[in-house]
Amino acid sequence: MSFYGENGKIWFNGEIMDWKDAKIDVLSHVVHYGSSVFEGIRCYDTKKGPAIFRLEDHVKRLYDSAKIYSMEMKFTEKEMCEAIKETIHINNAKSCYIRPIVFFGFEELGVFPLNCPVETAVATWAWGKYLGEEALDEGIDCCVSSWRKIAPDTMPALAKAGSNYMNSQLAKIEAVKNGYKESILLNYEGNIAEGTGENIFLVKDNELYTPSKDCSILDGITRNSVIKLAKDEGITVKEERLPREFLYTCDEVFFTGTAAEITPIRTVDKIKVGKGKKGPITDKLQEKLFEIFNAEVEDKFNWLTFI
Ligand code: PPE
Repeated sequence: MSFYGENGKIWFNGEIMDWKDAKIDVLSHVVHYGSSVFEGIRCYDTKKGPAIFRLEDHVKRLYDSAKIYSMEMKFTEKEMCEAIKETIHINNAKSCYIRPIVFFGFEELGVFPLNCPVETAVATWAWGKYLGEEALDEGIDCCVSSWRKIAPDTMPALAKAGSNYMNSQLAKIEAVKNGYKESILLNYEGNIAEGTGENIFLVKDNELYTPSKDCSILDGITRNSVIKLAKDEGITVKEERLPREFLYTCDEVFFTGTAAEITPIRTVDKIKVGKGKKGPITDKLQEKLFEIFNAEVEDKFNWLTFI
């Protein structure tokens, strides 16, 4: 119960209900075949009140993910945005993580999903620092996973589907069992893809590099925000294929994600990244992003939705 609180409310198929009443059938399609798409969004408790970061962009990506899997959405994007705001409001959550999820429910079993009902839920909860309290300042220790990222003609990486995270789970379990905080996955070509729940950036000679969208990655909204902020700071950004060894020879590496925000990586496979601590460009981009999260500066990209 501590996860969500005794009085936690869930928005489920258009209705607000107690968390403990938002139940699904054990024979739901999603339980057997992993047929879900979801989002992860953060709301920040700013000086001007709670604000959701890039709400419409997250909801758009949810609809794109559903479209890829022929899931017919039961609500409009606008209604989803309202549902999210309502869930935050009813839970009296100021700073929170938001999880909209859409999945095939119960009607029949068998791989073909389209006769099953499409169910939609929104939950919110307090989620602190994804990769540990010290991670944002101290950086984390990572390994390159022996598991490859799903190849483009196996599962679509651009869809944020629940089933993609079975691949992520293998890589995460491997990392944790071996004493690392997180894994970096290579793609089918052997080039850098991303973390198990994060995009990745590298800095070399004051230029910023990140794998391009054809490298089997999620088109992260934090990734997109960091690219925009870096360009705004006059930093050159290159989206391209990046070989594994670049991780060992570059000056800085960091993860981005809604949950991870900007998390520096201090070692990869026990090799120090640069000086083995948060680098100046990582620091600068963290500062710029958090200024926006906390509404301390003008929201010039129009990224905040106040509740
Ligand atoms: N890649 C993957 C595989 C991924 O799961 C995420 C988000 C990202 C990149 C970054 O995307 P964005 O959040 O739009 O910047 N991972 C979410 C789920 C984490 C979880 O453990 O659950 C997140 O960060 O919310």
